Amino acid sequence: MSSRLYTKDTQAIFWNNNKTAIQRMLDYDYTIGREKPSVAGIVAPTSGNKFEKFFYGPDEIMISLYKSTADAVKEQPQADVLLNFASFRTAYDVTMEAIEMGDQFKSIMITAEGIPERLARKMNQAARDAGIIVIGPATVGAIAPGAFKIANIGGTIENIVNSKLHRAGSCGLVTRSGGLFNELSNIIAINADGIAEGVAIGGDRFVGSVFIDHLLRMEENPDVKYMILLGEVGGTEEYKVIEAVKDGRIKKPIIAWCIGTIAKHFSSGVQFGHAGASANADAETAAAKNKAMAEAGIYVPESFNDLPATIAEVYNDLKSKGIIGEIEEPELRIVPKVRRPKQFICTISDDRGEEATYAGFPISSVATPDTGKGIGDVISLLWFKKQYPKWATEFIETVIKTVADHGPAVSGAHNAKVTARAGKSVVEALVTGLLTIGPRFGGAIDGAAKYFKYADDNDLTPAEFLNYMKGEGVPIPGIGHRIKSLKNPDLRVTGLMNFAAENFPATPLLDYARTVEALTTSKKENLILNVDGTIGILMVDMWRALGYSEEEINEFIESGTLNAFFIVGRSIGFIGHVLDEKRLAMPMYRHPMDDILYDVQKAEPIA
Ligand code: Q5B
Repeated sequence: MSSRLYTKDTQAIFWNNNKTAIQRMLDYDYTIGREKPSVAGIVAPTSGNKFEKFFYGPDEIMISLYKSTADAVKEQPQADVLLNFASFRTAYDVTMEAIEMGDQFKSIMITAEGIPERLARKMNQAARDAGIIVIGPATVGAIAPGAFKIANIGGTIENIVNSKLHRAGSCGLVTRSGGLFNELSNIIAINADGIAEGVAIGGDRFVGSVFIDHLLRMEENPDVKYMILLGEVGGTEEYKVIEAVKDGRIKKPIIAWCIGTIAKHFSSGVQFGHAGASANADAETAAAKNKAMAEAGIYVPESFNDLPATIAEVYNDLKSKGIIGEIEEPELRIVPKVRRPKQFICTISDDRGEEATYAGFPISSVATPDTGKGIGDVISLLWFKKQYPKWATEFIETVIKTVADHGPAVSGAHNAKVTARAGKSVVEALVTGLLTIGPRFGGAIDGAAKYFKYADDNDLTPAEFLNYMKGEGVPIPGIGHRIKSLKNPDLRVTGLMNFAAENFPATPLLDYARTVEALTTSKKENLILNVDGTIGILMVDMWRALGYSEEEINEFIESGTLNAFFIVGRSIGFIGHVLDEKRLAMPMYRHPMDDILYDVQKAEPIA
């Protein structure tokens, strides 16, 4: 464990989407010029969103939302701090889960107040056994000025700068109370050069890490030149510090004060604000602790009012001895007062530079012939934000070329032709064609991927799958064709299957689909695996081979990605049919009346 609690690279998982607290962290990050935001991810179990937008200076950034700590850690393994902002009902479980993750988290901060004491003790012991520093419960957290700040500690950005919490000073500060932490930071800024690291350990009777843990660490931290301990009435933690001073484990000067000396003026025991702030024995009174600390050689002022003078005295002494040097004040970035959230987000292309980019690649790097890139590469960049390998981009191109047209009789081409003959423009005629793409025609690709994947994932036999689909009340997407059959095979399907056999690492879903096809064609010979089905199923095989998770593949399917391949390809054919109509100067179309069965009854009046 490093003697420094946090560095400028520290990143946290923030448990609970507490927007104000997170924004404060990011404002701090921007002010001190951190390169990476200090919050790497947010756990928001009940949110349906994937990210939350925050300001980073004048700009906005997106921080991912995760359903669980485990999901967050999987995506953000570098984040070794957990900021547990769960309620007192949930905080224990969240902490225990994080502790059980082994060495993922070096420290866990718990903000909740009122965790049952039995659970708090169990949780604190588990963390101690695992070598994890728990800060809290019932705390505002900790700060390493100029590096990392937890949530609301230090208050507003103006207060932070006034209290010199934007850059490291030379004091190591440990308090119980968060409010007094801020107060003391300000006093230290006025009377000395600010703090190098500060922790508010929390006000509950049973907190994870205690004064001695932090002071021993600060003793080793070269940035800390002297320490201040602000204790309070109740508990015996200050005596552990006294022992460490006496036996020489702590050598750096310590200034200390226990608040609550007023308690002696009351006739009976007084419970102060914090759950732990009540003396159960004489030794736990503030006066007794202050006396014992002074006797051990700790700098203890006469009263709290004298604390600033003691700080100035110790600081000036260390400075005169050359232990503390001058601090060069850093340049600060100013967080704008007025910021406007952006309405739209774009993650695929950027037209702001000299040359627009597709997923970070200048257009010329994929468009000019010498790049060897094709439309498959463009799709892999703009639809999937990845550089697919050659076999995958070639498969995409094969699909697009394969579905570009299937003659004038299919519903979409027919519609486009009729619209063109009504005098409409290319785009209008194209759109009427595209609007016919759906579950029966060309748009069964997503459905095929979804249902075949479901059946295979659940180990359904072909017969069980057919039964399942019967229950769903829909024909199996990807099965059946109006004109193609076992006797009149669809050579497009054969072509796609041959491509996969030659280029795909494996085709497990296609292999399963072929067993289903064997059953359906045994019932009716046109119930073949059709072109839509073959594309949908092979795309799943392709994505699996490319390493996508099942969740990502399901998301592609749910968002209609697969039908989009047919839409792109068939647009080429529809436009061809529309231009064909225009070149031929075809007149307006009227359907022959003898091709319509008229069965019009005289409408009955309703009484
Ligand atoms: N039956 C495609 O039907 C079609 C069944 C089925 C179980 C099935 C039908 C269907 C699913 C949707 C699909 C994509 C409507 C097709 C394409 C692009 C294209 C087009 C082109 C191009 C054809 C007769 C009997 C009934 C039904 C049963 C039919 N399909 N059972 N699962 N999937 N498929 N669409 O021949 O007992 O007699 O009542 O909806 O994948 O669009 O070139 O034209 O490139 O442009 O009209 O290739 O299969 O048969 O609907 O009268 O049904 O078969 O239950 O049984 P048909 P129907 P029963 S590719």
